[in-house]
Amino acid sequence: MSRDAPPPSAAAVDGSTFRVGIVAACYNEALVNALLTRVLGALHAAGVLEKNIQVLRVPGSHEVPWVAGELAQRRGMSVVIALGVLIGGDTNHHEMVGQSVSQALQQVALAHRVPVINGVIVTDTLAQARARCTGKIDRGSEFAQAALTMAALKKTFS
Ligand code: DLZ
Repeated sequence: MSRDAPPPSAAAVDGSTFRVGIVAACYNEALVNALLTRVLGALHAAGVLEKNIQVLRVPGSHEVPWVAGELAQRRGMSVVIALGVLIGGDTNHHEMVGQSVSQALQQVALAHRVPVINGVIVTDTLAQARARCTGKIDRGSEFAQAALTMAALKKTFS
């Protein structure tokens, strides 16, 4: 049985030729900004050039997929990263929005053949969100590593 090569390790990825689109929600802004800072730090560390990173802001996570779709259509886009923080309240609104955003982001990726990283965090409490955005659970770096891996993988198909 033949096996395809494993995906490129993000640690070994040279990002200097990548074009990265980032869409980030403003809702829960401090937490999303913390995620964004960590994402940008990891992208820069991998050699992604500032001029090749475009960041757009939207009101809330619900608006993220539409802009992700616009970014995915830009010429030469390597990967799109979608960032948001959905925190539970008295209802399960956050779970419903989280599910629809997740599905819409997959549709964007498949329709435009550009990888889309789902960096929309869904938590029940503010403490859980803080741990993932500003604390020890470094989701921002994880999202960046996933983006670098997928951008490198996309390059192998072109
Ligand atoms: C309305 C709303 C609420 C209640 N909670 C959040 C949230 O936790 N995280 C988030 O990113 N956005 C939230 N929003 C805003 C919606 O995503 C959206 O911006 C509005 O419903 C307008 O379409």
